[in-house]
Amino acid sequence: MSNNDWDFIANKAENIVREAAQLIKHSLQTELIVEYKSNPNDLVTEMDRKIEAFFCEQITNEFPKHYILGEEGTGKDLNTLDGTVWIIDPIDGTTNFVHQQRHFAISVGIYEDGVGKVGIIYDVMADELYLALENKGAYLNGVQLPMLKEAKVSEALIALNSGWILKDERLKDLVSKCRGTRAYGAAAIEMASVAANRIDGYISLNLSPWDFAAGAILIKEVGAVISTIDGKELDLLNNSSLCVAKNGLYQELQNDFLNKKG
Ligand code: 2AM
Ligand code: CA
Ligand code: CA
Ligand code: CA
Repeated sequence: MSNNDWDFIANKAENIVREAAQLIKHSLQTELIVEYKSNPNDLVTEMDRKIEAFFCEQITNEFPKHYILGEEGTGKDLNTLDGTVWIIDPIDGTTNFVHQQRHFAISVGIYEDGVGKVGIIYDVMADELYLALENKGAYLNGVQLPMLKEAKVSEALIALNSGWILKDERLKDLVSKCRGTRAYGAAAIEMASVAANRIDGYISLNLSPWDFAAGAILIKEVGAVISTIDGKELDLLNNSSLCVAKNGLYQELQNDFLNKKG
């Protein structure tokens, strides 16, 4: 596919995201049906499912040959990234959506044969749309985000969910040595916040492809580093841990905290 095609696809994707955001905003005026999935803290609402269905309908109409992988069940049997694949989280931060009515995002990563081409993260209530295009940079509401400078642990703000800190000694050590921690409760917003230079890194012990598919493209375009916490390349078809950080900070996290030798 040529560059023009990707501009066309990115434009369509952005339009679908903005339409989906309007549907989510309207839903906040009515009472939502909330259920839970794997446990009572793993929430899902009718809107998570409706928005994923809306994406499927729009994508299938416009691009019938594209594949879709989504959190709420679309493409659950997909076992290859061959072709063009849209990896979608209709609402990232459902707990925030239910409890706070803000701090949630729509996340869309579009991949071709496993290579990230277009990443969109839209923080709906903040009206902040992050767009990344492979080798063409990352943008926040149309303004290009600068390449990130190096950082170090002693001066870093790191996004970390407190539940993970309780579970992992390596994170306790990190918490005691970094400048501060933050927890936004939406992986896509946490990754976008690294890209926008609002925080310096983000670590999670378990996420799914739709949580990081768009963010991974954004992070590469601003010159930061992304991998599993063991330093391995991310797998877009399976769950994994995540370590995102500015240069320098990333190497320090890997060598002195997450994979310390001896
Ligand atoms: P979600 O809101 O789309 O489910 C919360 O810290 C972050 O982790 C959110 O981005 C959330 O995405 C994600 N997450 C992944 N698996 C989760 C789970 N089993 N329960 C709650 N949040 C989960
Ligand atoms: Ca979920
Ligand atoms: Ca998610
Ligand atoms: Ca979700």
